[in-house]
Amino acid sequence: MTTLRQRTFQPASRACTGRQTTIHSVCGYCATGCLLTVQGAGDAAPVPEGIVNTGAACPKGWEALTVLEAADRGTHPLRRDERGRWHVLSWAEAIHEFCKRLQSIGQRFGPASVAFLGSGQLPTEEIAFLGSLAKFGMGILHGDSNTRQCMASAVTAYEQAFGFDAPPYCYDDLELSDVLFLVGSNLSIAHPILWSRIRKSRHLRRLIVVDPRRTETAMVADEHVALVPKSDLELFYGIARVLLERDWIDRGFIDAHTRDFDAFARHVRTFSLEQVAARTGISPARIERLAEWIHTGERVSFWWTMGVNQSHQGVRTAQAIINLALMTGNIGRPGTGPNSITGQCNAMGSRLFSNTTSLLGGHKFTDHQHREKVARHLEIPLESIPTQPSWPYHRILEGIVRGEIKALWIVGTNPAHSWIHQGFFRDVVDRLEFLVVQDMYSTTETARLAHLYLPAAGWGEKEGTVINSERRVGRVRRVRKPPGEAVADFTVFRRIAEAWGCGRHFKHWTSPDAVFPLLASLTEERPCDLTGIQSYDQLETAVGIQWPFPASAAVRDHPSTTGRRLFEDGRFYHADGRARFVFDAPREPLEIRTERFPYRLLTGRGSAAQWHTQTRTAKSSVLRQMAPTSVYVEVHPEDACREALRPGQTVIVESARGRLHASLAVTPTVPRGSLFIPMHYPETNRLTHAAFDPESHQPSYKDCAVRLRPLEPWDGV
Ligand SMILES: Nc1nc2c(c(=O)[nH]1)N[C@H]1C(S)=C(S)[C@@H](COP(=O)(O)OP(=O)(O)OC[C@H]3O[C@@H](n4cnc5c(=O)[nH]c(N)nc54)[C@H](O)[C@@H]3O)O[C@H]1N2
Ligand SMILES: Nc1nc2c(c(=O)[nH]1)N[C@H]1C(S)=C(S)[C@@H](COP(=O)(O)OP(=O)(O)OC[C@H]3O[C@@H](n4cnc5c(=O)[nH]c(N)nc54)[C@H](O)[C@@H]3O)O[C@H]1N2
Ligand code: SF4
Ligand SMILES: [Mo]
Repeated sequence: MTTLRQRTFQPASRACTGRQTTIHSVCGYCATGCLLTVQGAGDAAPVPEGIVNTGAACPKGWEALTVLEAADRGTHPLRRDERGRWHVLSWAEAIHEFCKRLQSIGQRFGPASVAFLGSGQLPTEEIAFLGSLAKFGMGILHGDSNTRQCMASAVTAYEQAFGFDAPPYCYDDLELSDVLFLVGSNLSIAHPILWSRIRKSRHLRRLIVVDPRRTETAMVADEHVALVPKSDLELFYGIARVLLERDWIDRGFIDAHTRDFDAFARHVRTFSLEQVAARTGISPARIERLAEWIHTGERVSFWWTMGVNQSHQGVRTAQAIINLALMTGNIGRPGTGPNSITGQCNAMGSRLFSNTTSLLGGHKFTDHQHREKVARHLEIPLESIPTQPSWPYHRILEGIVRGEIKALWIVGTNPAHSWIHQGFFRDVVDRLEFLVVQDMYSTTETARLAHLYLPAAGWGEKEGTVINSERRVGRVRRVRKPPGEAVADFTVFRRIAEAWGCGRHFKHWTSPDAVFPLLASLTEERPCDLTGIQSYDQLETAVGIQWPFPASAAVRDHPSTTGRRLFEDGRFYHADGRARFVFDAPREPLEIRTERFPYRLLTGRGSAAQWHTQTRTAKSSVLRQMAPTSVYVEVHPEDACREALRPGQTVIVESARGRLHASLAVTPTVPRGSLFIPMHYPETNRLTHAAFDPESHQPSYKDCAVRLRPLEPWDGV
């Protein structure tokens, strides 16, 4: 079979630099993947023909270009000296410093002594370049990505259940369901355009939101299931038990397409509804009603996000959702599916191409044939491919504490704000001999800790592709020149490859559009087969292309305007073609509330105008007006009353690890005994507890024990 590299390609992209051209680009924030028109000197605006967003965008999309103009954009490489002063370097000096320091550490302490952290916000070509350069070129063993903070539980859940990390849905399913569950997802804030599609649905009979908070999303649901935080697993086992006992299951589907159902049935029979009700706070009658909605629904879909993934048992909870879909045959048909919604614009690209947990293109490091295939396609020596996956993020940090890892290279993520338990993270950074941070802005919490800072171009200033939540590949475009000496991450990687002395392994990696076909060719015969996309020009339409899109398939000539879903033939990716029921005994939450720390802290997105650590969104004067600029804590009125606290008052929220000052927002939307603080403020993760799902190693950001008290004069401000 010809590899795509052997076919003819279109000339390099027609991106403009300074000219006034209007072109289409997929938004660089959330994984919805809205199509925007972007103009060099103007604004971004949604594209009416865009299949995903049909002419709508959230405020972040409209403001996407504005944030490129901020005064703290990195314009030159910088080196910090022992006294903490910054010095401007030329790129030649910076790359020399990078290679010299990392090579010296590698020689002294071995290949496990240098690690990298990447991002689901970079285009696929850059994500793949970082992982390939680090592992195949520089000989680095361990690297991970911010998608660990976000999608790891869904990845593991799908891999174990389906045999591959494959979200099965297309967005049309949002509008085709008659019964739709949103679990741990505040869609109206986190994915506003997907939310608007649900609101437009003509088929929806019942919207059920499972969230301990009465979020903006929950407020308009037909049923808001305000369960005790972290009790989802028991709730779904309880619902499964009712479905089983009433014989509301799809025996035909179970027998033909799944395995391990009988063991699962025995497992859920051990969960009495009284027991489940006591744990979840949801009455037996309501649990029965939820089961009945699933039974009477013709097209039932379950969508989940961080309320599920970020948990001490996120994988099993996601699988409990998958099990409900499998046992009722709600998969592979329009309007159905156990559907994980992705977070960042290219989290899906990171899942397939980061070369960290899985080998480039959805392969396995441990599989000899997979390593041979990748080596052959990339024209690199087989021995340069490690035989084991990387350590997950928290193991990398623990490796730094143990002194095994001495240097860290961070690209496109801001862990000195976003990583769980900041006290620990700062301790980690203090132990590093060398920290390199590559970011658009030189003032991020993480960049300020760096020994070497490399200025990167951002979205709007570079080319590449991203893969959205429904597996749709689209282009991001360069319409502006990056400020000063900043260059695309892709260019930084090229420069490093040359200076490191491994440039020959990357001779085909000349530009993103030259690399894309190489990456597509690698996916041949994998579930994420992209070999039908031969050039960027095919992605030029307002439609993009969903995977799988194999060169061989008839679908190749039809980048369809209706979405495609997986498993319509009931065949899953395990060797026997069957999906698995995976289940476990529930585990206790990892930090128990005590008399000293009586409240449970929930964290998450605060508004549609704030993005993560706000390095970008805080630079827009429009977005800044749409959300509080400083940290606030939401408290139930009864708790505020008991603590004798007034709205607007400054309070101290404290955990066993740290404390913050916050303005008090009194609201019945949080459950009694719980507090909510948005993740967008750098103080938030001072409080969080470093607990992880044992299967996915994803941090459990939404559960720790805290206390609350007024700020007293002697506390200082
Ligand atoms: N405006 C904006 N949009 C974003 C982002 C952003 O920063 N800002 N980030 C993007 C990214 S990367 C991601 S991952 C997504 C995240 O999107 P979401 O997951 O929708 O956002 P979160 O607010 O983190 O969490 C969702 C809900 O989980 C609930 N929750 C907490 N604990 C539990 C529990 O035990 N069970 C259940 N069922 N629910 C629980 C919280 O109350 C919260 O309302 O958003 C994406 N979109
Ligand atoms: N308490 C709590 N903490 C959380 C969460 C939570 O719910 N609660 N959610 C977690 C989740 S789901 C996520 S995804 C993480 C996100 O955590 P982060 O990844 O740390 O958050 P961002 O602010 O998106 O950081 C991206 C960084 O990359 C930079 N950047 C943007 N584009 C580019 C580029 O093209 N090139 C380069 N080199 N840099 C670029 C930005 O300036 C920014 O500094 O946070 C996690 N942290
Ligand atoms: S919904 Fe997401 S993809 Fe669409 S404009 Fe907003 S941030 Fe961008
Ligand atoms: Mo995320």
